[in-house]
Amino acid sequence: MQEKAQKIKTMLEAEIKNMTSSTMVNELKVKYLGKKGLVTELSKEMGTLSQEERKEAGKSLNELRHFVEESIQNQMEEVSQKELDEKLKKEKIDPTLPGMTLPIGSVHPLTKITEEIEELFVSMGYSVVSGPEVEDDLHNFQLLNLPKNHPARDSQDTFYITEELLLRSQTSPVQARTMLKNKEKTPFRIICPGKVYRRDDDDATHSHEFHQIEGLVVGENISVADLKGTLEIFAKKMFGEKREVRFRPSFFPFTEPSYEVDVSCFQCGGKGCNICKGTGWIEILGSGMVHPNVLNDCGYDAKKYTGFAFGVGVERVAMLKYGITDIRDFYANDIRFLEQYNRVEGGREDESK
Ligand code: 2NM
Repeated sequence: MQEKAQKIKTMLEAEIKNMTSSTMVNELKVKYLGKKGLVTELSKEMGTLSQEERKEAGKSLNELRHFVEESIQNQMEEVSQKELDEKLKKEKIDPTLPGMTLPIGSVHPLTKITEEIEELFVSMGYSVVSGPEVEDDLHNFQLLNLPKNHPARDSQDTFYITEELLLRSQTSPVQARTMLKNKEKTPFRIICPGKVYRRDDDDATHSHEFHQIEGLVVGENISVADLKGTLEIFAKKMFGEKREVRFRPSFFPFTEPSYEVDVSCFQCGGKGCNICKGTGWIEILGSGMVHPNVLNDCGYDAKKYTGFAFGVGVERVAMLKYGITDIRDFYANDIRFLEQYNRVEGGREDESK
């Protein structure tokens, strides 16, 4: 037994130095200490020995086992350390390399303009209200002083879904709905931003789907002076404090009197150029005093209550402010186009102030 143990020990000593990877050391461990390993097989021979022989044999068997276990463990530690060193050398990280920049999105120019306008009106006490894009004839037309068969109601211009259902052609139905249900909240000031639809052929300045913000103030003693003061603040905020503002008589079925609002041209200052088409003025919105029929139909006593309303095209404002010449650029989702407008705070306004 002692002899055999010595032989195994010598064999291991000779073999172990060649085990240069952790896999090889593991295989060696199986060869010696596994279920059918050399040391295990040798201990099975104990059974064939006599009582006296066993004591000595057990001792050397134990010594052998300890020796084998320790040798393998040492070799494993040595080899693992080498493997780790090599791995670290190969997979060296360089903390001085620049980090990965993740692409971040930018605010869409239409969103930016919408938020700018919302912020201004909220600062003047307005609430932002939204409503359905699929509307009915009642809210989109009838309540806005456009009864059926009214000449100004051109069904060629409206997307009808059924005879009664349509895609709203302006956001004023939201205002009709607010008037109908918010009597106890009068006086009120609201703006209604949102998508609207018209049956236009798309070109550089027309889109069948665009964005509008309409405003409405209803109360007692609301006058044209309130309309003028409010829209003058709006015009100057959007296009520069140095702009002049002009109110031109106009016509809308839902307002009387009605005005279109112009600002003096921010490019040429009024001398006449390509932007103002030589007139020195740029039209930016439509407005007026809410027609008594609209107030009455929406449940207000038009003798007691008055109001003013206005409507702004978001695309139009963005095109003017940023010098965009094709409305379709807003919808093409070309990131190179979209991200430009986040860099210049206020767009052209800054240059012309
Ligand atoms: C405009 C121009 C003038 C308008 C009127 C109303 C309502 F609901 F009060 F009757 N909302 N919006 C209005 C008035 C809209 O857009 C160019």
